[in-house]
Amino acid sequence: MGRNDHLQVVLGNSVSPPSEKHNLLVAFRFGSAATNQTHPAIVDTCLEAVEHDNLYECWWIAEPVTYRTHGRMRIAECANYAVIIQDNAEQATDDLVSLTRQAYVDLMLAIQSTDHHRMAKVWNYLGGINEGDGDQERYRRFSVGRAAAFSEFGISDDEAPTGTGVGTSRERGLTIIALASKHPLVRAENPRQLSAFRYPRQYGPSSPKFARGGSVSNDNHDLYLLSGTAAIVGHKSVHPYDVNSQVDETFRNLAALSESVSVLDKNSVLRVYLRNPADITIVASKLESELGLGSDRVAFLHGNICRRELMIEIDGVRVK
Ligand code: 3EB
Repeated sequence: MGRNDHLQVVLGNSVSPPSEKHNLLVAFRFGSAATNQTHPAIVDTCLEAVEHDNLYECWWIAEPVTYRTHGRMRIAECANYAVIIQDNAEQATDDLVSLTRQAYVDLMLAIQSTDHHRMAKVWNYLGGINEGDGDQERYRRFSVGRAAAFSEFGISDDEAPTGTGVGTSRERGLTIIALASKHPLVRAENPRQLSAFRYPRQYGPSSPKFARGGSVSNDNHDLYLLSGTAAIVGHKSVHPYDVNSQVDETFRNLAALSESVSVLDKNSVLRVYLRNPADITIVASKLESELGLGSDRVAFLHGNICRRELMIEIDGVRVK
C-alpha cells in the first residue's frame, strides 16, 4: 500500500470501502433522497448535490476506527484523527449566538475527550445563513458565538482551524463537523486575501475565526486542507453577483493559496458550493479545462455563501 492509499477521500453514490483494511472516518452525505445506508460516521449535511440524488464524500483510513457518542455528538477516532459530528436541531426560540457558543463549547469538550486535541478543520452548515439584516444576519450571529467559545477556550486567532461556513436550504439548524488531530495544523494564509480573523468591523461584530489553509502530517500521509474560498480580494467581495468572474477570481485565490498548501491538482477532492445550481455547467467546464478535475473529484452542492453577493465557494482536500 502506497502512502497515498493510507487515507482516501472518495466521492460516490454509496459508502463502500476501497479495501478490507480501510475503515470509515467520516462520510458526508449530500442529498435528501431516502436511503438505507446507515453507519455511525455518516453525517447528513442537509445540502443537496446538484444532479445527484445522493452523493457521499467518504474518508477511508487504513487504521482501526472506534465509534462512540459523547452527549449529543458522535465521535469516530483512530490513531491519527478524531472526527466529531454534531447534528444540531435548532429550536425556533433559540438565540443563534448562544446556540453556536454552546455548540462549540460542547465540541471542544468532546475533542478533549479524545487523543486529538488540535482542530484541523471545522465544517459549519447553517440553515438560513443570509437571513436577517446587518449585524442580525444569521452568519454574523454564528460568528459571534464561535468567537466567544474560542476565546473562552484560549484559542487565539492564529490557532484557528481551517473552516467552511455554508448555508443550507433549511430555515434553521447548524451542523458542525470537526476534524481533530494530535498532529499540529501547519497553517497557511493567502497573500491575496486579508486573514478572515482580521476582517474589519463592517462584516460583523466578531470576525470569522478560520485559517485559509494548512496541512497535517503523520508517518503515513500529509493531508492538505483548504478553507472555503470565494471571490474575496483583501477583505472585499469582487464581481458581485457575477458567477463567471467569481469563478476565475476563486481559482486565482486557490492557486495563490496552493503555492504554500499545494493541493490544487487533479488529485484534489473539491466541494463547489453554488448559490444557483444552474451555474454547474460553466463551473464544471472551467474546472475540467483549467485544473483537469472531472466529476469523480468534484461535488457540486447547492449552498448559500456567507455574503449575499457571492455566488460560489470552493472547499477542498488533497492527500499526499
Ligand atoms: C470568506 O473567505 C468566505 O466562517 O468558517 C469561508 C470559510 C468562509 C469559512 C467560516 C467562512 C468560513 O470569508 C466565507
